[in-house]
Amino acid sequence: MNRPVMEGLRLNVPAGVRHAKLIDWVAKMAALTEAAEVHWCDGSAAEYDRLCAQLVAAGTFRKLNAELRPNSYLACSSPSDVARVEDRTFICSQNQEDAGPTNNWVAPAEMRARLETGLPDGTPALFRGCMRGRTMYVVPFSMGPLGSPIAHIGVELSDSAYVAVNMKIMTRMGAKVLDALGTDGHFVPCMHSVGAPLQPGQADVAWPCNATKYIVHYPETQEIWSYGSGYGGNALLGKKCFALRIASTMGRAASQGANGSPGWLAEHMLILGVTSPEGKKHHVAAAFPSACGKTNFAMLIPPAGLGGWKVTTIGDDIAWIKPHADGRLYAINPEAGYFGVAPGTNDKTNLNCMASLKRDVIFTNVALTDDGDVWWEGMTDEAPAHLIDWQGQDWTPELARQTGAKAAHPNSRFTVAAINNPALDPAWDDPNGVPIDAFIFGGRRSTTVPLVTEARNWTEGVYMAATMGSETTAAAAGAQGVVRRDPFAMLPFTGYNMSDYFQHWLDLGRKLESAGAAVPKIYCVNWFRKDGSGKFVWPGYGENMRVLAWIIGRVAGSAQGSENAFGVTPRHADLDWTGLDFSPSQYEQVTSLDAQAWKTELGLHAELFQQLAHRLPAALAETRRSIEQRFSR
Ligand code: SAT
Ligand code: MN
Repeated sequence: MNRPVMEGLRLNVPAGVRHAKLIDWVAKMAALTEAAEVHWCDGSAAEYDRLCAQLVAAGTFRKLNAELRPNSYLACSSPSDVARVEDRTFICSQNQEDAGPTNNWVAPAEMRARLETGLPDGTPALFRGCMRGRTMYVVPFSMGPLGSPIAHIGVELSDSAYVAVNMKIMTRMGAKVLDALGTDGHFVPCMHSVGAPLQPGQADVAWPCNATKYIVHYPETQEIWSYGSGYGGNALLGKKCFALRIASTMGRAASQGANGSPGWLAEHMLILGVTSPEGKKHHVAAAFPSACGKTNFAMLIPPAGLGGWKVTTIGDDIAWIKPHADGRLYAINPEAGYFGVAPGTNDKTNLNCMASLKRDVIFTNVALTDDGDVWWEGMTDEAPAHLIDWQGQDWTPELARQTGAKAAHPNSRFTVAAINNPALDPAWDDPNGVPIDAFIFGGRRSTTVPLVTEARNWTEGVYMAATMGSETTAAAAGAQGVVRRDPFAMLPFTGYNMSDYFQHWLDLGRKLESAGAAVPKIYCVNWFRKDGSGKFVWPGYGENMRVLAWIIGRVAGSAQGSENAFGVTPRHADLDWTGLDFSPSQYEQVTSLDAQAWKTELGLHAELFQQLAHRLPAALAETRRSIEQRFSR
């Protein structure tokens, strides 16, 4: 079916696509944006290669040395477009209360005027004509294995070929998704433009984007509109926008019907399989804020002393979790690839990741070596004598010493398919997901929060997760190293009122328990305590296996701990120290509870609860009071 939309434009709908709603939407968006051309992505390797070659010709990509890094590319973005923009991210529900105090909100009608229809004062809509001179890519994708009862489909329309090739790696993308949609299958429309139309004859830049940015979600109509950025979670709309912000609202909405369904969860969590020396397998889902080591934890290699253990990756960033007929919670990784932080990744911190990155990778904002390979801070002990930095400038270790200039941007990333990961779990693609035995919540805290604590019950676990704090990182634009509350590591990703989100977690646990199911145990961890000189005390990375082994021991009923004001924590003797010299006094440094610091901390919990007071579940305020009482005793 080829039908003219306007002069010179054909929709190029592939033969066999008969989804009227999809075709109409594509036609409407092509007309709105005045795209020069429409290309429907089939998801083939040939298409990927063609688009990459086109990106090389446009100067967006540089092909890396094919011997050192086969089939891999480096993209360097505009310095103004390097991270998620939380202050430009909006949840546009009908009522502001439903977005809640932690989200930016604009009334849907007003936002639609800005983006789609134009303002009353005559200001044209941002999307009007925004793809002039560019191709609009139609990117059909499935979050989760196609056909899985936990999966959902989206279609992203984007004027960025960089987005199309990244989506090919990060999702199940292409013709098979269109087949699955059939004539009337449900999809989430994801509209994306870099906001840089080209006039006839105007030369393009290597990284088109716009100083004005909008990352917009309409939860009630399940729509995403993103304008002005080509980077990461701002532009790869299957990831944070769909798989977290929209999906979190879908999971809760499923609990609001009359059928008593507990609904489901869309979480900022890695999923790992952990097999004990006895060969027993468990599954753990763990939430950490962006750039706090989720990818490393998901690919962990146990230290030599704990060699009988094995960790396998199901996912490294997002989990969709649904109650199963057997009463347990099952999780899938909705993604098919990893968009991970490069700096700090090396053979010691994450050997599996380094192995994953040997070929077929898109790097963004790392440095280029003189022999056409990539480098980033922390990749090797010694930096190469000369590099081209992520902004295209000459870089030397000497220059870095003088000016502090980074060769790679602190939020530089790799995009790589999950199948490149040597530690990939055999069930990573299982449409049924894997049963979750424990939830872990971790922040980045130099002080105060101990290495690991087990919550006494579901409600206290939800409290721990809800009040979690973390020091900010380069993953989001803005100040770094500032402690902020980041409930469930979902502060930037919950698509609705945070208090309602807490209530959803409480209700889900209560419903599962009252149906006789054992809910997963909940843990709070902190790998990031520092000593007086600012150095990390806990060795982290593979050594986190010692904590994970204790957690699995608790789940299995074999590991011991001691009760304190917050829950149960292991004593030094309760962890397996085989092969590591970590003294009781060092242990004390990562586990001690400082009364003064906790008084302040509980004050910050109270502040959060005050901010969220409207609709805050009473159970959480009560839990805070009882912890405070236990603590003062
Ligand atoms: O750019 S992303 O949002 O995908 C990365 C992150 O912040 O976790
Ligand atoms: Mn993330």
